[in-house]
Amino acid sequence: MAYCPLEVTIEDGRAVRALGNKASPIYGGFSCPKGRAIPELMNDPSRLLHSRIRRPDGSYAPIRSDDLIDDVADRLGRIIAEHGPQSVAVYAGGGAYEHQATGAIRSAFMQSIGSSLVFTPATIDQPGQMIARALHGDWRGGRMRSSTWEAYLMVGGNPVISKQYFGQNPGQQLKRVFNEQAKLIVVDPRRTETARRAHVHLQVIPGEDATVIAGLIHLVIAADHVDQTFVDENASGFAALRDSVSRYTPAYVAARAGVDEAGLREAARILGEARSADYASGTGPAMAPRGNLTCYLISCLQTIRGHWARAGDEAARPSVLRPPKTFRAEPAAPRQAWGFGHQFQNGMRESVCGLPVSALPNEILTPGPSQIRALFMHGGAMMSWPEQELTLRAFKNLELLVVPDNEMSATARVATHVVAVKTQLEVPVMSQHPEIVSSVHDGYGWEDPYGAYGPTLVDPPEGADVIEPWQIYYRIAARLGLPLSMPAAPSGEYKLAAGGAAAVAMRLIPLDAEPTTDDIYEWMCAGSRIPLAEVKRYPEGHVFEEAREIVQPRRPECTDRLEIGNPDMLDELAAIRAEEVTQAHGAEDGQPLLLIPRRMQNVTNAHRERSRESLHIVINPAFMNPSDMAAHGVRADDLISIKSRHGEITGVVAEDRDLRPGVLAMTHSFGRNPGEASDPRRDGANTNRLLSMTEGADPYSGIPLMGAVPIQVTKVASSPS
Ligand SMILES: Nc1nc2c(c(=O)[nH]1)N[C@H]1C(S)=C(S)[C@@H](COP(=O)(O)OP(=O)(O)OC[C@H]3O[C@@H](n4cnc5c(=O)[nH]c(N)nc54)[C@H](O)[C@@H]3O)O[C@H]1N2
Ligand SMILES: Nc1nc2c(c(=O)[nH]1)N[C@H]1C(S)=C(S)[C@@H](COP(=O)(O)OP(=O)(O)OC[C@H]3O[C@@H](n4cnc5c(=O)[nH]c(N)nc54)[C@H](O)[C@@H]3O)O[C@H]1N2
Ligand SMILES: [Mo]
Repeated sequence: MAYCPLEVTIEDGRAVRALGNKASPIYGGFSCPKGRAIPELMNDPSRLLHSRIRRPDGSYAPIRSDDLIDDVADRLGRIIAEHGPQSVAVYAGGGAYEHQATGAIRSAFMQSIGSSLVFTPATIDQPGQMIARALHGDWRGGRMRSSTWEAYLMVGGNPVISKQYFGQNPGQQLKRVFNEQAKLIVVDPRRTETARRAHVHLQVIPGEDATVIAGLIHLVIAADHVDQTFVDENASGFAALRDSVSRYTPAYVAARAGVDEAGLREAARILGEARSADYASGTGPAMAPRGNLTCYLISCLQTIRGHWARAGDEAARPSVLRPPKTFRAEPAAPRQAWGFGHQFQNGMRESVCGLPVSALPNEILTPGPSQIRALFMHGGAMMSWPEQELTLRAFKNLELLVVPDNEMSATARVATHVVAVKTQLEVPVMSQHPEIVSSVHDGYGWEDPYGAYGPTLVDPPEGADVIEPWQIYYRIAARLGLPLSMPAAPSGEYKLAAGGAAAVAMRLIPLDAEPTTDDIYEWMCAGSRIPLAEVKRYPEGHVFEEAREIVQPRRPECTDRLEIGNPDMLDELAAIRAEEVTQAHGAEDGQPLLLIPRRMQNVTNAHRERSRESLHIVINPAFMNPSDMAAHGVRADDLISIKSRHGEITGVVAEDRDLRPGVLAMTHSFGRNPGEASDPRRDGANTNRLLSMTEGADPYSGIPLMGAVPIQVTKVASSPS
């Protein structure tokens, strides 16, 4: 997702080395170990070079991709004929990111069969951001540019490792912005690689972010640092917000959230005095309780400070491979955030984050006319979805589970059909996808008008029968005679769900002559600010000066206002304040520690099994503060049982002095499937076994409780050494 430009050395048609491309703009030659490992991964002997089909005895047989598609088309045709199109669903997860044409053809396919069931990871990621934006409204002028910042607030994200928000050479970017120009404030239970650069680090108790942000708002108002002119012109609800935060005094916040009161005051002063700033949050608070509220309050803080781009400013994130976008210094009114669209059997509905993944297993398992029977899975759900046992049960109940993959991953090992797919460098790549993602998450895309295209560099290994994921849908459609079409001029609006066919001009995709991936890219970029052909002229990527945009003044007819007094959110804030502080941290009796998520440099989500050796990834340790290790009588490398209300795993202890005491941090998507032999020292452990898909799930977005999870730790065995 960082799209680091690579320089690849090719010998005898094989990629042998990949390094950051020094000739590319912006990135300064940066690449991370994951990018540099691509050649090794694509040439790895365990790579899947032929598709597989599950036999009745559960083993897998190789099959020609054409035969596999025949079989899938045949079964899918029967399922749709018997049970209707809504028995077919798609999970458009992280597996598809290297194949940008997939989204366009998959949408066309789902529309053609008439199914609205397209799920994405948005509801197990940072849904609070999208909910908050809908409740608060958008600023059509966009964010302030980094060259102007005097302050930056990062709540629960670690860009040095994740590249989210600072995607182009994060170390350099942070140095440039925060060494002299701007002050960084980090809210995180861990003193992360990013927090080390912070002017103020608030080492919050997990799940207490809303308390901290309410405290910052309180202090900003008390110090008279509200941009009253901006608020009067552009926002409503200020009085309600002011009253709601009035009891979030520094002393209360410090005691409740476990942060240093002087640090809290300093953070409020920095934000209050900054003339320009930006505000961001990551997966930490999103996965903890009250993620919507945290994100909403962050937007409110930004708005009372008036830290949005103004008329005459240069706009951040202008379009390059997307249709031109006009930036205006005016609000876009709030919109309905949740409770519309498809209704699931457990009562959950669609939200601005799309369809809730947490409703999906139940839809597969519950018999009835609306039961889901076929699933196309572009991701590592067996590793990445909460409540692994439930996911396994659901997947075993499917008549058709199609998994594109380039290894027999944990998820492939439960599929009915595994489609061996091409990988990076075997397909063309363009920079449109991060631009699209940037319309729902500010951590992606480019602040400057950067565009890039890279052609196919190498062919798949000899004898391989690998296809691209979009070809699965295209070829099924061709076999079943399903017409495929996509918008003739893609709009600037990005939708997470497939539903609601809009009345736009459509381009019919020919079914008699298979297009190339480049053809599809061309169609996807129709009407883009810079034509794809122009972007292709710059093999190193390019900043298109002509695509820079200036924020236009507010239109006189605009009456929209940003909402900073949303009653649902402020009710939630009042409910927190009404709680007893002693029982506030969720740490239940006998479960004194809180489990939080974190990411590691050399591994992305479930992309793991082949990457283990080249990237030296062994396992996901259970990181603990030395004081907690001592209290539990454990040492580094000991085995511990980690138990929540929902499950138990065995982890390997690692010491982390940077972690707040009382917190255990562990990366997701390790371990193996239930029922498979597994060794915590070899495979790591799956934290998703400790989570429930539904209990404690957020009622609006449906995100399960994935952070600040109460756990109990006991020693199982000593370190072997
Ligand atoms: N407990 C816990 N769970 C989490 C998270 C957490 O922090 N804690 N994070 C959540 C977040 S933010 C996200 S976005 C999701 C991500 O979870 P998913 O959406 O499931 O995405 P990935 O794990 O990135 O998917 C990678 C897998 O996709 C498969 N795959 C399918 N098609 C292809 C292909 O064409 N190429 C390749 N290379 N692989 C393919 C491979 O098996 C690969 O391992 O996980 C979520 N799960
Ligand atoms: N190397 C690598 N990069 C990745 C990924 C990866 O797996 N590996 N995944 C990609 C994906 S899918 C995503 S969504 C992004 C995510 O990008 P980030 O959100 O930046 O991900 P993390 O690095 O896990 O940072 C989350 C931080 O939240 C903190 N935290 C945990 N609980 C809490 C809490 O309750 N409150 C607060 N304030 N902080 C908390 C953790 O200590 C951690 O430092 O990264 C992307 N980039
Ligand atoms: Mo994610």
